[in-house]
Parts: sequence; structure tokens; C-alpha cells
Amino acid sequence: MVPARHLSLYFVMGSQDCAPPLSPVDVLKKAIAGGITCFQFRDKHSGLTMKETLALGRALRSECRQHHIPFIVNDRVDLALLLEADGIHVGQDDLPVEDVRALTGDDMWVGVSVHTLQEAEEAIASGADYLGVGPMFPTRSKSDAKTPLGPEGLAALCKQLTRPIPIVAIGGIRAAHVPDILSAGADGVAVISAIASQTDPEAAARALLQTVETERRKV
Ligand code: 3NM
Repeated sequence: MVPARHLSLYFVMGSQDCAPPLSPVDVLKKAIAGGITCFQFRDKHSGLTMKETLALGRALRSECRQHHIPFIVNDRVDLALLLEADGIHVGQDDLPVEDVRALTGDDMWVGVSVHTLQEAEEAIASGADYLGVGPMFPTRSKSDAKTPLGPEGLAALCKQLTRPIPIVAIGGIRAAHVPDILSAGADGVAVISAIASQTDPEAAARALLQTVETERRKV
């Protein structure tokens, strides 16, 4: 299992999420300065070649290593291995958790995206280390996002889970949503645009983290 504290402010990003003048490395540096607790490299439909993706991954990985931020790779076991990632995150249409583990061994965390209670139970049974539950709200960062669950849907899912597991909520999340999401049962929030699309990603990350920490004391 992933220690829940790493999920407090989970930043997801790839080159498709950043706009000039800031490069993905610039954005990550600022997000780290603002206090993110985990980073997921998710380069999708960005137009980068595999070689370029690997080079970018290496640069981002190096930033995370320098600052002791867990580095997770989205979908791709090959990239996760090459980048010596701390974890890999898979969706419902990606490799099953057991097959990911057969390739990565037991040391790499495996996170799974789920949208329903059944998917969550299956992911737990297959040995997932944490769940990403979403989308919470409408999002422009994922073209095939499902119907938003809202904090109510998340609360219902968390309440019915038969075994506990660290949970991070994702999808359209802004600082104002954090109280409802944490009281619904999530350990933290995962965001793309609430940090990557902001003119000041560092300030955006800092404000999000502060809200998570303030709410955590109340829950
Ligand atoms: N996964 P933003 S929603 C990567 O529902 C991702 O599983 C989702 O981006 C899911 O914070 C999403 O900009 C996009 O809304 C999150």
C-alpha cells in the first residue's frame, strides 16, 4: 500500500498539459516548490516521439528524485522500468495489476483508476496499492472521462468498500472542492489543470496543499 500521506496533493502532468512559456520541467519544479506530495508522468496524445517521451521522463524523474517526491508513470510499464519509477498507474483498459506486477516486481506501487464500486473491489482483490477514483467533476484534461461522480458518489463508494485502501480523487478538482472530497473519504486530491494551467503553478499547489492539510485536521 502507498502511505496515504503521499496522496495528499498528487500532481499529474505531461507535455500536453503545459503551455509556453513554461515547459513541463518548469511546471514540475514550481509544483514541487509549492508542496506536491506525489507526481505522475502522464504524456498522452502529446505528439512526442517515444524517444522524446523518455527524455522528458528522465528530466522529470530527476527533479522528483532530487526532492524525494514519489514518481509514478501512467499506463506504460516499459517507461516505468526505464525511469526507475516508484510506481505505475493503470486504467481499466491497461494491463491488469497481476501482469504489471509480473513485469515490475513487488517494489513498485501499482495504482488503478476506478469509477465504480465493482472496479474498486476488483482492483483491491488484484493487489492494487491505491485507487484513483474519478472523475469527481467535469474535466477538460481527459477526453474519455466518464460521468462525474461528485463527492456524493465518492462517499457512497468509500462507505461500501469491503477492505480499506488509500484513495485519491481526481477530475475537475479545485481548492474549493477539497473539503467535500476529503470528508467523502479520500486521502487526497489528484489534479492536472488546477496546477499545470495556472500562471503561477507554485502558488496554486501551495494553496491546494494548505486546504488539504487544514481539512485533514478536521476530518
Ligand atoms: N483521470 P483535471 S479524470 C487523468 O476520471 C484523469 O480517472 C480521470 O485533470 C479519471 O485535474 C483525469 O485537469 C483528468 O481535471 C484530471
